[in-house]
Amino acid sequence: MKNFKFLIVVLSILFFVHCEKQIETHLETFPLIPIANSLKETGGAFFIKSKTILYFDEQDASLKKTAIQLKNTWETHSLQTLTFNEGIPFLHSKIELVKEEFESDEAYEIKISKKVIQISSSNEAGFYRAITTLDQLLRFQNLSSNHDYLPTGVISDMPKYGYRGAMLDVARHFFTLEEVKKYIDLLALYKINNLHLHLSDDQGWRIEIKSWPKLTSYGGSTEVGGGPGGFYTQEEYKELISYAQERFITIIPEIDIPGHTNAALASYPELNCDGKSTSLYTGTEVGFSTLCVDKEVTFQFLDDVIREITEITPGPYFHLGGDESHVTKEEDYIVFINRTQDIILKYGKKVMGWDEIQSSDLKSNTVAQYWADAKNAQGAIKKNAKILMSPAQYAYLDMQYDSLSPFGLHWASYISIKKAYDWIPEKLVEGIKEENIIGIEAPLWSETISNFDELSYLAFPRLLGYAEIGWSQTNQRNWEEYENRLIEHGVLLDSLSINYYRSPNIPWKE
Ligand code: TNX
Repeated sequence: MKNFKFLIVVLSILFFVHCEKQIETHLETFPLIPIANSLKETGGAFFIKSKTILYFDEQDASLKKTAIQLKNTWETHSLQTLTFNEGIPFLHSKIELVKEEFESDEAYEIKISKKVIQISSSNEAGFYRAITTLDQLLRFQNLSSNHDYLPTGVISDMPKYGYRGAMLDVARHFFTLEEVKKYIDLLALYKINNLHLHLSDDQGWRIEIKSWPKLTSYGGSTEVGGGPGGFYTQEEYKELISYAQERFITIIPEIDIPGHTNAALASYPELNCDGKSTSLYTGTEVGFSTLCVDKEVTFQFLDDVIREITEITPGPYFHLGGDESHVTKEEDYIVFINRTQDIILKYGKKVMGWDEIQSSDLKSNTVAQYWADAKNAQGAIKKNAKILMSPAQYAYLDMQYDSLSPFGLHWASYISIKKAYDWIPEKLVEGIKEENIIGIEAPLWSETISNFDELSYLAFPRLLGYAEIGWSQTNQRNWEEYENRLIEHGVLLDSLSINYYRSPNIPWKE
């Protein structure tokens, strides 16, 4: 009798394990954005059983961190628990984390067979990118009501460019910590790994500087249109940095000098050549303000600001702005950029600046951000700088989609969703070649937007295109095929209640 019962139990387990439906799947047509370097389908299904066991070496701290992130993603989307290294192997689904050498830092591989999912990478960042791929797979399976399985096959992936960025102007209009975090979540889902924060401009100073408190108490008190403005305390900025770090996104702080400095000039009379404060400014003109080159206090001010910000910024870059300094004399501008580069280097960071900085003596490792003037970018390359590609005509998220767009500007171009996607960074400008480019960044200037729905309307869905331009190989990109994937991401963005631009030229799903 006992033996009989035992037999029944064994048979039912065997039945349970083998009775899974046969399902035909197509991993190769899965709507991943950015598209992976290689997607090979094997046509079967990995069934997600109640409970999944994750196998990994718990002695390895970086794998432990990955395991926790994976648990979070897996449990959120599969609604099944994930346990670490324990459970009954054949009753539960199995995932393994394997450390393996790959060509690039963020490279990874996901092998999904009917029995096990194996995820490999050489480091945490690579594992994190793999998790975001799995995240998209699980979300799309859920959206198409295929909750209980994943398609089998092999995904091998690595980025084309190491730097894939977004820039947010929190100076023209202030965005709260919660709004920036929400943006970071979306950047992470699309494998963007840098967020450049434009923290000061004529209309507002947005980061606490303890040695110059009026920058925020007064200089941060308004914004375009005269709203209340706002700023981040250093504690809040640190919180943002850790939030981004958990998603393998580096924060790059920008303090824009010597122009775009009215908020500072209004806060401290001594920064002005005539010793008198300017008024706060809530309009949208550019190029009317400048720091005063003849005063040593200007450079003491810059030293304090850069010291305080770099002390709480773990990332490698500090961005000094340098754009549109129309009222700074050329010889003074050069002094500003040269001296400020020295301060940044003294505090252990690399320099980034808008393409105009090429007129000064660029230090080794300085990055020039190409936005408007190709000659500037070519000049920067001659001075051994690397280029970050943000051509306004293609990559500016604040450009209107077309003349009917309720938000945005159009001084550079109207940028349709197709135009935003359909360009190749290394083919755009004579003399800017792939080896000169560190990557691409999509700036979102905020003169015309003041809340998250307006922000997301301009950013989405164009940002997905920039994410793919930065990550995927050029020969894998093609608008017609991308458009099909984008339509699916419209459904995903809907599921997240993100307000995005549903261009009438694209057949979105309801
Ligand atoms: C140019 S791009 C600027 C910004 C404006 C933007 C509006 C750049 C380096 N400077 O000050 O906000 O145009 O599109």
